[in-house]
Amino acid sequence: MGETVTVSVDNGIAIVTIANPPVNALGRAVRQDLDAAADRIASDGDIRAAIIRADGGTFPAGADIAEFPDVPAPLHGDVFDKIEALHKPVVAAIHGTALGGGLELALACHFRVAAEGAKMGLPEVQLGLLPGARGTQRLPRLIGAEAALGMMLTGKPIDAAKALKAGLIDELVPATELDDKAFEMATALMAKDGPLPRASQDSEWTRKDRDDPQLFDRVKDAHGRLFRGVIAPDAILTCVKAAVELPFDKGAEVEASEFARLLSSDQSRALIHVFFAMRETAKVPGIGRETPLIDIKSVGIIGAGTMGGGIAMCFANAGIPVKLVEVKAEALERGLGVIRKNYENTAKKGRLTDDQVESLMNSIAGTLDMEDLSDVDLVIEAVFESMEIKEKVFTRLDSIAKQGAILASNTSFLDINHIAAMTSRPEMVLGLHFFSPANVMPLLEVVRGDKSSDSVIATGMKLGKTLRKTPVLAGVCDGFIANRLMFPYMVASQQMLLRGTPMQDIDAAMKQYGFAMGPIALLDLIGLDVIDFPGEITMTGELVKAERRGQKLNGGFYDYDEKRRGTPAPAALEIIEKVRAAHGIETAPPLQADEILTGLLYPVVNEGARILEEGIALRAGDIDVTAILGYNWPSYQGGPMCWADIHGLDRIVSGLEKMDVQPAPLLAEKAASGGSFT
Ligand code: 3H9
Repeated sequence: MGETVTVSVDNGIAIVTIANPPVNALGRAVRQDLDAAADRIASDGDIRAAIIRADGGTFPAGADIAEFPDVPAPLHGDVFDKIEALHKPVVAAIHGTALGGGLELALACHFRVAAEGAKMGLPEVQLGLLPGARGTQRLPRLIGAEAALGMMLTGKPIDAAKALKAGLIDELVPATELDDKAFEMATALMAKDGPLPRASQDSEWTRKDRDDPQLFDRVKDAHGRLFRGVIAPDAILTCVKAAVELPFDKGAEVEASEFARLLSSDQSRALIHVFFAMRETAKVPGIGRETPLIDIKSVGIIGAGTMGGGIAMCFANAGIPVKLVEVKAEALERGLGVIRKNYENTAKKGRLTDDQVESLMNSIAGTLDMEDLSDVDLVIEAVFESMEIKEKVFTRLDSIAKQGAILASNTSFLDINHIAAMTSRPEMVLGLHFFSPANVMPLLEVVRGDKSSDSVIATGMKLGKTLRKTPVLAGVCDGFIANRLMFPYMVASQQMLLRGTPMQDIDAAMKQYGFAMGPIALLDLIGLDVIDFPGEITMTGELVKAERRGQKLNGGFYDYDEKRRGTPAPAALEIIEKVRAAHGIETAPPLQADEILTGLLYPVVNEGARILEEGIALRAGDIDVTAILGYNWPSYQGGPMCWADIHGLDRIVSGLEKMDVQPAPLLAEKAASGGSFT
């Protein structure tokens, strides 16, 4: 066979092994080889049954996403149909994660045996796609349309035990017995006469589903949230309806045309970009396996406020003991109390036992003495955002921390180089910027100071993974990547307010784009007292002066009812009027949704271009990941830089010019040369 698939024959059984590391993706070479293997199984008289298995950690985890949007022949579905049509029994031996096209391959086999711990799923929806290799046709016939839709719409894999119960697999065995069991099954099957079970044939399920006219409405009700803003779920419903109502071949045609439509859509382009961008952030040029890592076995955190407490939980959750330092006993007690309450709430939801809560609490030791940090491997400062205070903390820390310990600041915008200069070991200093709530938010900005050593940066990036977060490397500047990127968004939204566009229109336009909330509501949620817009005409300062701090205190731009529903606050409207008058700002007719969108997003793209050209972010994809994970930018829009590429860079440049904003040189250059960011 070819390079990616081998076939050996043992006692009449062809053992077809896929070997295409790292995840045995079904790229063109694998499809060609599988196609040839199917031909050989059909024509070789010595072969009476076959097993399809994979080397390495997993059965194929899907189509090769890097090939998309092209899918060169042979097509996955055609190869799988050929395998199913064989008149000799074919057994799939599944381990690891049989996902997407991998599961569709298994569905085309006549029997399926899986190793305990294996997972099976159809995650295509997360790429803006649908299972396009007959998965939408075979799975409903095998396990029923409702269960199949559950897997396809959520994209979440199920474990092998659940798959056995659902009828998705025929046997479940310990991992060490997988190959022997597959061989035993193939041997028994080749001795049997009679038709082979094929998941393309109508089944008891097809008949039941045809008699259930409420089925699709019920599914849409149950999964309504998943349909918001995205096009793939409706396409999945269309295909599964076809599976229930039409013969297999006709349903396969519907699937092929829906798959092609999705594959050429902006949403799948955006989501595929995000898939690779999420994995790329961890790659830092010049830092690799050879870069020595610093072992982090214990951590000190200075400050037991919201951020410090959340960060302490991250480490406790990862099994790394924490010393939590505060200046005053009451503050420490309050901080530890909040952490305990968080864990107890999780326990109430059944996700932790009481013993686990105690053991997590035992791994966080409170102290009032910074000297106690003399033996930890990493210290993270999470005190008030004042350079004066941070200077003092780092000067003191430098005299306490052991040699070789990493000293980090959780600042969200202050100068890491200045902080590092307070110590005698700037090479050991970096920024570790967590997002609030730190125990929940999946982003970690790792900020590299001018003197941070490679080891320190490599350890910071690795730490992101240890804490189950996505680490993104950022350079030093005000606000690093995430906050700097979104600063113009917050400012522009307030300027729109001043020029007379209602706040609910601004928020509605951005919700329509896919954000969970618009920028004005977001300001209220973050807290108007924690954001500052120096040099800009905004209302947040005035609102704070009026004791309106946002959702947490007295409302902000909006007043909130007990269900946290906001209505524009008369007090805020007065303040807007006052600021408008003070600066002589003239109002204009309210902006339409598309004008709001471009008015808010073009400045973000422009800032992203500057962040990139200054080397603050390594790649445009890193900026997109930061916006998605740090600010809930809708992933199906791809993040600001991917969105810009899709939207058109020349449109953005001329839009900025009309707004009297100077386009960043990199943006102008790319627009002029027909280039792109992603
Ligand atoms: C599909 O199947 C469509 C079909 O219906 C039919 C079409 C007609 N392709 O995540 P990791 C790379 S759509 C190409 O870090 P883990 C990944 O980029 C597909 N590359 O490892 C990374 O590369 P690098 C449906 C892939 O252990 C490396 O493998 N399937 C693919 O944390 C390791 O990945 C999916 O959506 C791929 N399919 O997690 C499954 N998958 O080292 C997508 C991975 O250069 N994959 N790579 O950065 C996953 O969910 C996870 O990768 C998996 C392993 C759980 C498998």
